[in-house]
Amino acid sequence: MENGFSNLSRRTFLKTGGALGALAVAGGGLAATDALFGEGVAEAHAEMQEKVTWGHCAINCPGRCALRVHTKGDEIMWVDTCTSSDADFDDLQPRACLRGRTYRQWANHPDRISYPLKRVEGTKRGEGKYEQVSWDEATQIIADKLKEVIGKYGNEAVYLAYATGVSATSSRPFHRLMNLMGGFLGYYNSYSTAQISCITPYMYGSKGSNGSSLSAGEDSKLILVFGSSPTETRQGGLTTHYDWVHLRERTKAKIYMIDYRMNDSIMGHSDGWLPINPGTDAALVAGIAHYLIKHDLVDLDFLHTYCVGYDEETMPEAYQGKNMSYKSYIMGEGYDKVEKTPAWAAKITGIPAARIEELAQEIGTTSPLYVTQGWGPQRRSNGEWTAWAIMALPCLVGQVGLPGTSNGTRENRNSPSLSSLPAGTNPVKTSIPCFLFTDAIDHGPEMTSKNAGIKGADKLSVGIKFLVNYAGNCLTNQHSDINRAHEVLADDTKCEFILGVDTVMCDSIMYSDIILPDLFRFEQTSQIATGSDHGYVITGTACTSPKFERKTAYEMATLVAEKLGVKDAYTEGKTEDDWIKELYEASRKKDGELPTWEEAVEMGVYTRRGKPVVSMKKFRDDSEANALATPSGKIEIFSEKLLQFTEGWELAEGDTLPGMDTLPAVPAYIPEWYGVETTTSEFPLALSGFHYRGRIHSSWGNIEQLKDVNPQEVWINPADADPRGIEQGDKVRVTNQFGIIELLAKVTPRVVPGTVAVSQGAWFEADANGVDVGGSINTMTTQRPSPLSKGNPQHTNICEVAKA
Ligand SMILES: Nc1nc2c(c(=O)[nH]1)N[C@H]1C(S)=C(S)[C@@H](COP(=O)(O)OP(=O)(O)OC[C@H]3O[C@@H](n4cnc5c(=O)[nH]c(N)nc54)[C@H](O)[C@@H]3O)O[C@H]1N2
Ligand SMILES: Nc1nc2c(c(=O)[nH]1)N[C@H]1C(S)=C(S)[C@@H](COP(=O)(O)OP(=O)(O)OC[C@H]3O[C@@H](n4cnc5c(=O)[nH]c(N)nc54)[C@H](O)[C@@H]3O)O[C@H]1N2
Ligand code: SF4
Ligand SMILES: [Mo]
Repeated sequence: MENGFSNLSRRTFLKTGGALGALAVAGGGLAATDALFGEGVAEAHAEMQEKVTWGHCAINCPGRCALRVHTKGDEIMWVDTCTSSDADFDDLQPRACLRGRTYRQWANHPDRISYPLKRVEGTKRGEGKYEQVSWDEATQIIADKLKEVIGKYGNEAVYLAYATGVSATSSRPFHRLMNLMGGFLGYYNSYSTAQISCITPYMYGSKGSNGSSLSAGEDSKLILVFGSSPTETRQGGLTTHYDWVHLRERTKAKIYMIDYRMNDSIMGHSDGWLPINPGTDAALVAGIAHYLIKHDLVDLDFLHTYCVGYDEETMPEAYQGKNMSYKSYIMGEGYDKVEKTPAWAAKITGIPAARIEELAQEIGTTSPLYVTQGWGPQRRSNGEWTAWAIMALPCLVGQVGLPGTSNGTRENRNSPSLSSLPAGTNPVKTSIPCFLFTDAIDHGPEMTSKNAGIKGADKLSVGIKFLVNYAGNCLTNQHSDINRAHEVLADDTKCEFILGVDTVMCDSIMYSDIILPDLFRFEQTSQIATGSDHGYVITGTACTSPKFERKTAYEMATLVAEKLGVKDAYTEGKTEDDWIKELYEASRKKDGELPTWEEAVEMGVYTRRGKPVVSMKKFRDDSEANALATPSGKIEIFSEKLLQFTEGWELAEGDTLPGMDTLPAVPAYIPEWYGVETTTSEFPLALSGFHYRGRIHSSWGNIEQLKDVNPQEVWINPADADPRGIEQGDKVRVTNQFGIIELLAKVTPRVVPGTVAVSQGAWFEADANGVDVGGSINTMTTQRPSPLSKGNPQHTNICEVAKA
């Protein structure tokens, strides 16, 4: 008997009922439940039909797992996922993690938004005082305000904020609406990968994750993982965590994890942890490079054939004889004129010189070598150069494009490709780096291409005046310097209108003038595709009818479109379900292997086995026929393009190497502005963040059951805790120039001395004294962008810790 409800196994049920089936269940233990709920209630409940629907977790987690939602009487009873008893799935099961399985708690949480809300007149943004209004009134206000702002300031004053709470094929409803209304100020970058996505094209000519599959590492002899923890950040589903577990089981290679934290992915393999000071990976690579050069272990054939800028021989003509190559940087002949010996690197990284030499010797003499990185090392003030340096490491020894190697970027992931809701074209061509949206609200017209990375125009002509925040907590909680963000957003003379669309009253949503209540994706028809080595598509149907006055985002945008007189153009006469089916059919035309729509609905989960990919194999096989999209067609370890692009830029102190007034054109180590080398007597510790298994960012950050097992803690080494009288479990305060947070101490040798770690995403909660007792690290992060990408350097901070 299962959960007291059914004596049929779920497997039988799925077989007989199909994904949309229902069955009457014979209950047990009714006498006991009578005592709990009153006579007859349990019987009535037992006689209700149990319904099971497929859905998916649509949050910004690569898992994108299958959810099986069990309902009775139009209420969610529990949520589970694929299990091994589903023989139909063999071992490819996109299983949900604990977060996904607690969706019922989220869906029915007291924080859940159920009605359209309007900020109470006379209250300030951020106070969180709202009154219920009708859909008619809410959508009329939005339409009127939009017309007013476009009329007064033009479409460049309209902005759709970076927000990642929903990922599904129909998740761009507001983009489509705004394009019909004349467009909006665009953004580029993401909070995930600003620095690495910016630098990769300079080096490899292409953006994003184009490393080898993790499973390609099975053939390797030595695996170096810089700042990546698949067990924590690629959970669930069939993503990298799945591949990582198999890799660890199958490979004979040595695995080293280079991280300032002994992360969960290297647990049980402690000799594989190479502790490093945060923000110093480029110094480690430089120290290794020095050793490789000194001991003739660099692969000169590879560097001269496939790369540009390693040494004088392959420098672009205009830069020859100027000591501007990577080798000149390493040997102390150019740039900062410091020789990057292992002893030099040891002081910065905290890794003893002898260990760096040993590692360099291993790197220089072991093949295949598989080098990969996560995105932790790049979400920093020097992240562009850190990511570049890590990518340069396998090139130095020619370990790129061969079986068992990777090119130092993040691992490849495969996914079937599904078309998404057409957003139309944006007539406004200007865009900002997404991290600078508070600046664009505060002083937009001061932002130029040279001081703030404005693209598509020399400068902004107007600040942001109308902002849509759909499925994001990135206005405050996930943005930096929450206290400053509050100041900027609370002032409604700056940004005149904010529309928020969410499922719960998160911190950012409380800066909205109008709030609209969204349905979760498992409460509507929805589809998603993802994968790692193996790909999958999940097709879900509504688990219950829409509760209270919640609507889908497409329905909301349609109502606003109607008020704006563009409903027909917006919908093209189609419901959201029509769109989803039509889009799926279009995807099927391109990918004949996909099942029919009816089959997809019936299956819920469609999986497809993939093959490991070796990155840059074609280029390695024939670099002329398969030239890279860099100016030289080769791998660029020196980038002329970077120098040209940044010419005349206004740099702030610490953006570049000491003594230089331009950005380095090679993967140099630049000390962080707030890092291990720039701590102060007031703030003597480095403070770094990481993505936590207890939440996805701030999502699930209010679920008590998850908080109980994943407390918000600051990791502190005993060497730093002892002199401060801090013991495991103590309540402590972390203070810096931007704010104060209060949380528990986790005293552990799993973090390097001199650095403390706080997981990102906890819900900001200020007490009467302005102390954030929720423990959100973004109370302490800076709004200053990293120099090249203008990205979020949210892992770069300093602080002091004391008992509360
Ligand atoms: N459970 C969970 N999973 C998630 C998310 C989540 O919030 N929670 N978020 C999802 C999203 S949107 C994203 S973008 C990804 C983020 O994925 P990542 O950006 O890769 O995650 P992080 O935890 O920031 O960093 C990865 C590792 O790098 C380490 N690290 C940080 N700085 C440095 C450094 O300077 N040098 C070295 N060597 N290591 C460093 C951290 O300790 C951490 O173990 O994760 C996704 N998955
Ligand atoms: N300090 C620090 N800050 C960081 C990072 C870091 O490493 N360190 N990482 C950054 C990264 S990589 C990212 S991607 C961002 C992520 O930042 P966000 O995109 O803000 O991600 P979440 O915090 O998950 O917020 C998603 C919001 O969507 C809502 N939501 C969930 N489901 C639905 C739905 O079905 N409909 C609607 N309308 N809303 C829904 C949730 O309630 C939540 O409020 O954070 C960034 N912030
Ligand atoms: S949070 Fe991520 S791992 Fe967990 S169920 Fe959702 S998609 Fe899967
Ligand atoms: Mo992200």
